[in-house]
This record gives sequence, C-alpha cells and structure tokens, in this order.
Amino acid sequence: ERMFLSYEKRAELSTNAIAKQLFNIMAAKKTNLCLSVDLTSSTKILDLIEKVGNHVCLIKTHVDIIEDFSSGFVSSLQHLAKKLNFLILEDRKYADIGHTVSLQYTRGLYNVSDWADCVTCHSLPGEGILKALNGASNTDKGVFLLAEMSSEGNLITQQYTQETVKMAEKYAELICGFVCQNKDTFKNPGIIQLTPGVQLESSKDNLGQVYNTPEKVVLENGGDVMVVGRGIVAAKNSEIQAVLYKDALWKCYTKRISG
Ligand code: S5P
Repeated sequence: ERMFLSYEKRAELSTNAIAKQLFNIMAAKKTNLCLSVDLTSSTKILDLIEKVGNHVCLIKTHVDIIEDFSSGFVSSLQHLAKKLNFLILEDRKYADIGHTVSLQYTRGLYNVSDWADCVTCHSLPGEGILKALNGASNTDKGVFLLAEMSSEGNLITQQYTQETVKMAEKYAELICGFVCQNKDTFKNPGIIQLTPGVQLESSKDNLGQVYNTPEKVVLENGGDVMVVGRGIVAAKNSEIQAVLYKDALWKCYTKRISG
C-alpha cells in the first residue's frame, strides 16, 4: 500500500518528472508541507516565502488574486524556488474545454506554463482538458487532478471520483497527483495525494471550508503533501507557525511509514 512506502521509494516509482522531484525534495528537506500563499500583494507573498520557504516542499499560488502581478514577481518567485528548493503549484483549477484551457495555460497576463512546475485541473469537462495541458509545454510539467474537494456540500460523487482516477491512467507522464481527501481514492504509489483543508486551530470557516488535523489527514486519510493556507498565512508569526505545521506533519509521516 502506498501509505506505508517512503517518499524516496515512491520517487523511484513516479512516471511524472515533477512528482519524482517533489518526492525527492520532501525526503531531502524532511517536509511534506505545502504553503498556500493566498495573499493579494506580491511583496507580501515574497516576504512570506522568504521566511518560510525553507520549511516547505511546495508553494501553491492563486496568481489571479494578486493586485500587482508582474513578470518581476514571477522571476523573484522562481529565484526563491531555486534558492530554497521548493516547487511551484499554480492552483488555477482549469475547468473548460481543451482549446480554451490551452489558451488559459499558455497565454494571457499570467503565462502560467512559463513558470509553474504544476497546476491543478478539474476532470469535469472530460479528457480534452488533459490533452490540452499535455501538449502545451516542452519542459517538465505536472498536473494535480481534482478527484475530491474539502468544502462541504460539494457536488463530487464517488462515481465522479473513480472516473477521474480512471481518466488519469492514460496520462501517466502528465499526472503528478490527485487533489483528494481519502487514502482509498487511488492506489498508484508513484502519484501524490495533495490534501487541503488542514488546520490546527479551527474545524471550518464560514464559507464551507472543512479542516482536519495533521494526524487525521496523514495517518487516517493518506495525505502525502498537505496544503495549509490561513493556518500559517493568518498567524501572528508565520515562521513559527510554519515550523509547527512542518514538524507535526512530518512526525505523522514517519509514524505512518514505520507501520
Ligand atoms: O478541495 C480543495 C482544493 C483546494 S486546491 N480545497 C481547498 O481548500 N483548496 C485550496 O487550498 C483553496 O483554494 C485554498 O487556496 C487552500 C486552502 O486554504 P486554507 O486557508 O483554507 O487552508
């Protein structure tokens, strides 16, 4: 079972280059924490990453919420990614027909395919969306496909989840993981379970987000990379809080692989 294999071992089993890199970064830095930098000012984002980048394996962005987005922001982000050894995930959640998604991915203000190591994407429109993302870049890229969501009342059914996992099978070189909540959602140990909805303080927000603890997410639900946003971003001292999450999540992982 993938739950009990080390990240090093799983890197060897990955068919996607970004999944392989991410597993190796986690093993090297001893962190399975992904920080979701949901802030609207590019300087604030870069300042935060400067402080916590050492403690994370992945930085997740929503670039369309940044009020002063520029190509300078992208270069600074890439510079920090190299310096502090993390990958970049643009959480765009593409959800349109293939042709539109290929334009959204490669063109416009954000030029996501130029700088993001990986992106998120819905399976809702069908396979064309994966074909579009697959053909769009010459460099190593990964896609996290949404198989489940953390928010209450979401319309994803078990059948939708299963068919999403099936859709991904044909795209072994493109898919780096699933955004999902359960250990039984998929079996392939070369693929990453990215699980959002993690917080120590609260169990939900007032817009439908549902939170679980590190123990629940890693030990019971099979999360490999855990996404924390407000738990760190809204804290008084983000650096202290990031270390707290990193240590708690890593402890759960080492406990998990030791049986
Ligand atoms: O099911 C999901 C999928 C995602 S990618 N639920 C989520 O919350 N997310 C994202 O994770 C969401 O867009 C946000 O950026 C982050 C969670 O942030 P937090 O502040 O609630 O920890």
